[in-house]
Amino acid sequence: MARRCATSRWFTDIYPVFLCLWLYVPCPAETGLYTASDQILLLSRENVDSVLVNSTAAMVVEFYASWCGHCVAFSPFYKKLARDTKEWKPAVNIAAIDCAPEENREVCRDFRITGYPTIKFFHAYSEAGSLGFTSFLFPANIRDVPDLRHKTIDSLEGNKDPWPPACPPLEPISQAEVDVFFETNSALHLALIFENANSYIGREVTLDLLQFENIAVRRVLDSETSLVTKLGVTDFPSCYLYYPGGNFTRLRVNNEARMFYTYALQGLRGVVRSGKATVVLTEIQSNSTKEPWRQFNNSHVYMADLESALHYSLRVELAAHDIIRGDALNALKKYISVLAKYFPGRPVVVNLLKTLKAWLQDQTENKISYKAFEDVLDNRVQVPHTALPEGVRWVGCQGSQPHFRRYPCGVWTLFHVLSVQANSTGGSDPVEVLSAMRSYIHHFFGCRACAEHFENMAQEGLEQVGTLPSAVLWLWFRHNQVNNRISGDLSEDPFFPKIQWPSPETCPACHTVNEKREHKWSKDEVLSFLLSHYSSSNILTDYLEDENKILEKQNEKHRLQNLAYQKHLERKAREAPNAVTPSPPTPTQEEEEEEEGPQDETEAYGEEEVEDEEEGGEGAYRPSKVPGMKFRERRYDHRFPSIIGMKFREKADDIVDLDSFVNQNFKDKALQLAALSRVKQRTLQTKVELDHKPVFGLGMELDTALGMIGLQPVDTDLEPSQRGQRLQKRELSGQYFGGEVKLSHKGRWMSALSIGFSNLDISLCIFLYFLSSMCLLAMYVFFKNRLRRRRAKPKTVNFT
Ligand SMILES: Cc1cc2nc3c(=O)[nH]c(=O)nc-3n(C[C@H](O)[C@H](O)[C@H](O)COP(=O)(O)OP(=O)(O)OC[C@H]3O[C@@H](n4cnc5c(N)ncnc54)[C@H](O)[C@@H]3O)c2cc1C
Ligand SMILES: *[C@@H]1O[C@H](CO)[C@@H](O)[C@H](O)[C@H]1NC(C)=O
Ligand SMILES: *[C@@H]1O[C@H](CO)[C@@H](O)[C@H](O)[C@H]1NC(C)=O
Ligand SMILES: *[C@@H]1O[C@H](CO)[C@@H](O)[C@H](O)[C@H]1NC(C)=O
Ligand SMILES: *[C@@H]1O[C@H](CO)[C@@H](O)[C@H](O)[C@H]1NC(C)=O
Ligand SMILES: CC(=O)N[C@H]1CO[C@H](CO)[C@@H](O)[C@@H]1O
Repeated sequence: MARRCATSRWFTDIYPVFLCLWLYVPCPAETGLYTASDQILLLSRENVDSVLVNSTAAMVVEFYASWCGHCVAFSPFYKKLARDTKEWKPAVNIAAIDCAPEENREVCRDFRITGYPTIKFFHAYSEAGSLGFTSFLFPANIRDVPDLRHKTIDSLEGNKDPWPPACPPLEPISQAEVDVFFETNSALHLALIFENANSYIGREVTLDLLQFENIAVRRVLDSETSLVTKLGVTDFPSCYLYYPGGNFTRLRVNNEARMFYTYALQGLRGVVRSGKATVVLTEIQSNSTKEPWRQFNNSHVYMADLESALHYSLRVELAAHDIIRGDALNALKKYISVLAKYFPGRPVVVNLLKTLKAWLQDQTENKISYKAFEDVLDNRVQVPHTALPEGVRWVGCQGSQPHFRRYPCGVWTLFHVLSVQANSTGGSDPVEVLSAMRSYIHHFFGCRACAEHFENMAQEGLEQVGTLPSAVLWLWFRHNQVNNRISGDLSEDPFFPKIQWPSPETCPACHTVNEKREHKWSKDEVLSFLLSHYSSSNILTDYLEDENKILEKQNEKHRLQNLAYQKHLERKAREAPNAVTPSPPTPTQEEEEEEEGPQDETEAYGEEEVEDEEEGGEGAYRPSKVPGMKFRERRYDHRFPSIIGMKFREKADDIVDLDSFVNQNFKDKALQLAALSRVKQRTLQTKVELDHKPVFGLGMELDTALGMIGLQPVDTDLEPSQRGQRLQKRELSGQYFGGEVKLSHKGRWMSALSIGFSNLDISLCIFLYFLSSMCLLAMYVFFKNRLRRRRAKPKTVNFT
């Protein structure tokens, strides 16, 4: 299940994603020199037979021991070989087995392995008991991936029988075959690679394209003179496209080398990965009825994608975590602070990110609730000109189907932009952005398998990043590794095939060849390309929602929320007529709230006045105020459903939260300045506090019962008056437990009595008690009278 999620449609729906989160079990075989992220088939005693015997692909298998130094030194080359020949897998696959673990020893002995590393070649449809061919190389001396690749081709050709069915013919084509080619083939294109006999390019490109439809690639030797003269070929190697009518064109590439041919041929019109339908832009446009297709230019980055990624990350992905604590909280803090520092966004969005950052920095507890975070995110305190637009509008990250691209594409784009911003604004820590990304992905990224792969990559080489430009390059390089690994997967949008990016068309200077005609990235050129592609000046603001509209929408949202809140208050007032009725706010009171919002304990009960909208709009940007302000509605939001549902778990969270809230806010200096105005309100409160002490005891019991007591902040550092307010918090938990008892103006005795009973219950009880006493009294009187009469009766008998 988890694996499936990882590769295919994991981003279609957020719920399966989070299901993955729990179901994902790391692969147990990831203990040797290779991991599941390396595109190497990991063999073990359990799977070795099922993989090797009767396989339709030939197999290259490395037998190694994880303790052997040679093997360790060789492993990076073997990994590179696996990446380099990724497209060849249906014909020849790369596998490895660690002979060090006890359980694998027997397997390695059975294959007569005497030294490590040993590489064996198994042809397709190998029988059980086949020992493979050992002669093909001595890997310990080989530090050259092309050499490994060539040896692989040699082995494949040396074991023609049986030929892997997925493997196209590798031998040179003759003039006669070319003449009849289109009579027997339905391919749209025939690519002919002219080369000399000892060149491997033709065969490599043939294998590189074996998973693609509508194209056939064949090598032609320079000795095939009739074809050479017919096409007028003078360069070896060179590539020509040959068409049914007999006409042909030369394939234009910057370098006559394998990768350049491969890039160009895979990008030809009509060439698609097998099993993937050709996608035409007009079809996408006409199909997308729900969301109109947004035209875009892929040499640009779109702010709409970045904002959409932020929305999804902060409002959807994080929302799966009710409580964020410990390392996850640190990861969130790092992420937000990197965003606040480097996000090259509109002022509204940057303001919001800064507000979030300031708020998070104020959180001294080791945990926050998502609800609290969300209130800051939604700018409930209404810091002016601050908002994150809601919803997604993908532009450069649109997919041809709703389950393609989008959020993960946005995440990559976002982090590339941030790493480039860090370089151009002269950040001090070269890995600041990367480690923020790593920990965000690790803790929050919905695709858990992706997160694991990314962590595997980060473990290799992140510590070598020493400069800001090298951080930019590191991310580019790892992104390409991911592209390589998942190209051809179900999650690949056929309209946006995964390539090693940027393509030679996009950045010709980025690609060169070395002296062996091997493709080589020109790192300097790649860097300057990245710095310009992801620079803020290359970000287009097309399709963005207007700032005023965003702010309007936000205001409207607040208005509706406040309205709902007010309704809630009214209903509560109706339901609980005994409760303290909130007095209408006077201007002075509102001012006090502004000053000491977080201290205002009555709010905790959801009895507080709604904050006036206009008032909030005027407030200056004061991050330190944010925590308290937003908290007031949050308490209502969170508490209300938990009372209805009587879910103890949620309540426990809430209790802890409120405690941390109080603890943290009492330390707020700004609030201490408001001590004076507090006194006024305290006159009413003090009595209430005293009255509630018995309930505090109940709160403690509840805490213990739920195992939460250890999580309670120690309140020794609180002043007595503050402690009183703490008690109110505890009492709140008591109220939860009691099922919404309104204790506010009952005496201490009465409140202790009333635990678990409603007012009606109590009155009824007293009434019944009274009734039964009356009953007893009546009976007593009745029997007494009767007795008296009996005693009198004999007398009457005597009389009669
Ligand atoms: C950290 C991370 C790990 C992931 N791991 C997996 C996984 O294990 N399995 C899986 O199926 N999916 C994984 N994904 C999702 C996958 O990488 C793609 O994001 C997704 O398939 C959408 O692909 P896309 O075509 O939109 O291009 P993306 O790969 O998302 O790239 C977005 C854009 O960035 C540009 N770009 C492409 N390559 C580079 C590069 N090397 N450097 C700079 N810019 C580049 C291109 O313009 C491209 O359109 C992961 C995503 C992330 C963020
Ligand atoms: C091998 O596979 C072929 C077809 O894939 C099948 O006919 C044959 O029985 C298999 N042989 C063994 C030994 O499993
Ligand atoms: C091949 O030649 C025919 C006519 O001879 C022409 O119609 C066709 O467009 C040509 N195809 C290509 C790909 O040049
Ligand atoms: C468009 O719709 C048609 C018919 O519903 C479907 O066959 C085709 O695959 C769709 N194309 C895309 C790109 O979604
Ligand atoms: C895309 O943008 C680049 C760079 O600004 C520009 O040169 C190119 O013409 C644009 N392409 C289209 C199709 O608009
Ligand atoms: C501020 C800073 O370090 N900028 C660097 C970004 O990368 C380029 C290319 O390497 C450097 O020249 C800049 O100095």
